[in-house]
Amino acid sequence: CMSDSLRKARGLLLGVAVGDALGAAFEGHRSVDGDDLVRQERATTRLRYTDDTALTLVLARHLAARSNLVSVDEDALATELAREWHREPWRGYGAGSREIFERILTGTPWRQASEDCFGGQGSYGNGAAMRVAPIALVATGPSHAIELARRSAVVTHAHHHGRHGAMLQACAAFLALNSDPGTPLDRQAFLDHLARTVERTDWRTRLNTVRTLLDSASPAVAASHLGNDAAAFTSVPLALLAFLQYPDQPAETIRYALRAGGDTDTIASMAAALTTARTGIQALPSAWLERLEQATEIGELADTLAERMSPSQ
Ligand code: R7I
Ligand code: MG
Ligand code: MG
Ligand code: MG
Repeated sequence: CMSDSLRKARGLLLGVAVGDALGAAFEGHRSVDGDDLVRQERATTRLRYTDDTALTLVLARHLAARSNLVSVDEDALATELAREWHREPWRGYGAGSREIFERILTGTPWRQASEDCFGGQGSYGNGAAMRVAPIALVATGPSHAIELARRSAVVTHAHHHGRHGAMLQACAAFLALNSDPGTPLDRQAFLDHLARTVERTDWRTRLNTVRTLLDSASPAVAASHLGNDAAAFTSVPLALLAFLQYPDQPAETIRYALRAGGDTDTIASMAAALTTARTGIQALPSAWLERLEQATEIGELADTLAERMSPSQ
């Protein structure tokens, strides 16, 4: 019988993939209605994941390979991410990331490629946040998760928003993973904890907006208040809200995220990772898991990382 930590690790990593794969069909849609959702949920076609999951798996393998020293090696990670893009470039990568990966593979140091992006301001996209969840499995505490997230982010996202989105998502994933699914989630305390760890005032203001949207806001209202595009500053808080609306029901978290429209694969992926890290894999509808490509391999990678979880977890 599977241990709690194994169920949670599998939940986290397969949550990333299922949210991403279910959302992929709607990426860029202004909104997603109930009929669209039902059609997608009841389909029997294979669920294909996108760049979000592909790069999450790269980071997960990167962390799993460093068996005693829990660390991020920026030089190695940059090359590993770029090679994954090159191996399967059709998975829907952002324009900035494509350019950075191309330059890294042709010899430009990652720091330069990352800083040069978007006219020298660096990417504020959600690409560093979307891949960061596995860090929660190896971090020893929230500040460690944030530090590892920062280091994993800078290789592609030099803009402070791109970086801070990854740091917030990693901290949220750590707290969700280490929350007890046997007691109701204290959502105010969860947001308080995030607010204490976030350095920037503008990000704390985002968390306050999330607070005001709890319970009452429909996905459309949430999207209009927070934004739902591929910027970290909009999509990371929206994903956090989708988790907090349904912290014990992954399917409802995913539906909420999808109905908000916009960057649906990424928002559903980030949101689902939080919920299933808390609940464990058994709470995710098995019909979705059965449709997911490479579900077995992803589960095995999660098991490997679960063995790395610190004894306190
Ligand atoms: O961050 P990134 O890897 O994108 C991830 C998104 C997710 O939705 C995935 O599912 C995939 O579809 O792509 O890639 P970037 O290209 O760095 O950032 C994403 C988008 O954010 C860009 O294509 C731009 O539209 C926008 N963006 C910026 N626009 C202007 N100036 C990011 N940074 C900037 C900027 O500095
Ligand atoms: Mg994608
Ligand atoms: Mg990028
Ligand atoms: Mg996306």
